[in-house]
Amino acid sequence: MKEKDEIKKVKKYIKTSDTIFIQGHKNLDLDAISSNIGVYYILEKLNKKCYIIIDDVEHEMGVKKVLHEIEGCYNIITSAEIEEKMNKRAKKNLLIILDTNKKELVQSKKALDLIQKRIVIDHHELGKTSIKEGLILVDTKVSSASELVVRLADLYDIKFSSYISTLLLSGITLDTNNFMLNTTEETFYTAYYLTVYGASTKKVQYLLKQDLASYSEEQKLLTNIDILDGGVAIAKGATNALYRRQDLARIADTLLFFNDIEISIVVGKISKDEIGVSARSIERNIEPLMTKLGGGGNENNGAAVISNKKISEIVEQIKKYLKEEVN
Ligand SMILES: [Mn+2]
Repeated sequence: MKEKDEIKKVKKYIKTSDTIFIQGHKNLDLDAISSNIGVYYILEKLNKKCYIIIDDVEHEMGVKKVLHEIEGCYNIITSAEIEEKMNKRAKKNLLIILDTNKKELVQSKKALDLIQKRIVIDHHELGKTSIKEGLILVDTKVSSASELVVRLADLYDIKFSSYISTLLLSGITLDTNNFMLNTTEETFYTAYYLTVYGASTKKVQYLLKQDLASYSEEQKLLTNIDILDGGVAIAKGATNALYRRQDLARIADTLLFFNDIEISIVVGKISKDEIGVSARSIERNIEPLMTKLGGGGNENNGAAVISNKKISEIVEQIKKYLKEEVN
């Protein structure tokens, strides 16, 4: 958000709007929810009427804790309530999309249909299904949506409360896997500032804690691993077990903590006929592989969803692609 023109545009978009809807990606994580709340906090200071749209029915643990803590403090609505909350004058409504830029991944597609004036603030790679209409602020070099929100606050000289600082720090901690991935000097600088504003690292730890049941599911997956040349680890889910996409992602994260593992790929069933692939990499670019599988991502981080194939078939395919890449 350094470009002068972009800054001007963001300010203009916000200045000319008075009812602002905020949404993140489906299956909210701590980066999505924290960036949503961070933006809400900024806009409230600018005297805007704000709504966070959440259609998810189930939440992962950290998000559940946050939503419980903020209950009653923020206007949180579902898609069904958007129209009645909208300003009669279309131009006065603004939609801010955080932590995703893909149409199919947003909490509320209805919001996209209803509100044409939009700002997308995200750190994921653009793709075929990216939102094109509106002000698109996507920077894949930035660790997280939470980090981008800190920059937004900076434009208005707004200082976050210690609670919001803690949330944003938890978003950064999650997306960088404890400052191990996608971390630049700017990330540390942002973390430093959030700490100065009173962010509690102890509280971040509490928010990021997972429960024992999901931990033991992860352990099972971690015992079924193929190790390939070049430090590639492929973990395979049981054929009868269903996993959530974010859990596959977390297992891929965890694998990178082990010696000599440079790339981690986790393959597991996510629905009756869909297999999810989640990949992480320290050095080597993982994106080409994920694209070949029909997914996407960036250098360190990728995912794909494949229908009507067996886990074993997909693993073979991955091995073949990896071999081709090296040769
Ligand atoms: Mn994120």
